[in-house]
Amino acid sequence: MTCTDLSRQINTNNNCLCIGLDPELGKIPKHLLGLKDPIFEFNKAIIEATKNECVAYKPNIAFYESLGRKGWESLEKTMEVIPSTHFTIADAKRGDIGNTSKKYAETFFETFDFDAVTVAPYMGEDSVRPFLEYSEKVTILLGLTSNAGSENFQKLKLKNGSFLFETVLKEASKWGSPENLMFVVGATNAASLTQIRAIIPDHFLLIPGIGAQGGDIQEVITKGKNSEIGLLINVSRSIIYASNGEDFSLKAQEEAKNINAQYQSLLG
Ligand code: OMP
Repeated sequence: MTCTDLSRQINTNNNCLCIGLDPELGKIPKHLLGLKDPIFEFNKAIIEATKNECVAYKPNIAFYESLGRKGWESLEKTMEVIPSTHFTIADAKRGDIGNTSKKYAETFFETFDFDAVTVAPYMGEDSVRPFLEYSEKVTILLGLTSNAGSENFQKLKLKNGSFLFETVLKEASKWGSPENLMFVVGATNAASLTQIRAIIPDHFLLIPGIGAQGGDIQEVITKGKNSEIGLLINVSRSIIYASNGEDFSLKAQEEAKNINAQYQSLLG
């Protein structure tokens, strides 16, 4: 699935929600823990309950690889139950010298067949190129992240007067096209979305940071949307852990509906 397909799904369903599948054994409902693969069972129930409320799922790879072989198996099985209508993102934040990036790209685009993968831009173009070589897949570069540490380097002022992240967006946007390259902008940095849209008006933005991190959905939509919408809003914890009781999937569905209602009312 490319960005054009994703855009069609967003506009047809009037919904730009991506649900982050970041499961932790210590946080999922206790009644699942006796099952053979609790992480998979948790994800499966969340996906069944929320698939009509979102257009994408984003498993963060840390939550799987931390469990070793079992975690990779849970991820593989999770990919099998995500409907083909939904855009899938491996949140892996990879990027390395060329031949290593090639292996990361193979891992997520071929072995796991994700539609997209998150990549760190700081090793430069040759570290990102192997991901972009997959013309039917999407590379999502970190632009301006949601964490407090985004101040450390991303907001360093350069001699030309711009922030480092602005130069990253400007230069990196030339490496691919709005069809195969997206950027991450954290919702907690939504105040910068107007200046970001001035640099990359046409690229899709993946926006994490709504919910548990406190980002403002109204500011994200008003400052971040373009003529095609061009936004994929990710929410993980505040949806998947809306309840840790037997009703967890129903509560996750309610929380997703609530975010969609806000999105739809903001778009008018
Ligand atoms: P919640 O805060 O639980 O909604 O989760 C946010 C998800 O988005 C996590 O999987 C983060 O790793 C991811 N994320 C950020 O929170 N901030 C960023 O700047 C970038 C990402 C990301 O690339 O998705």
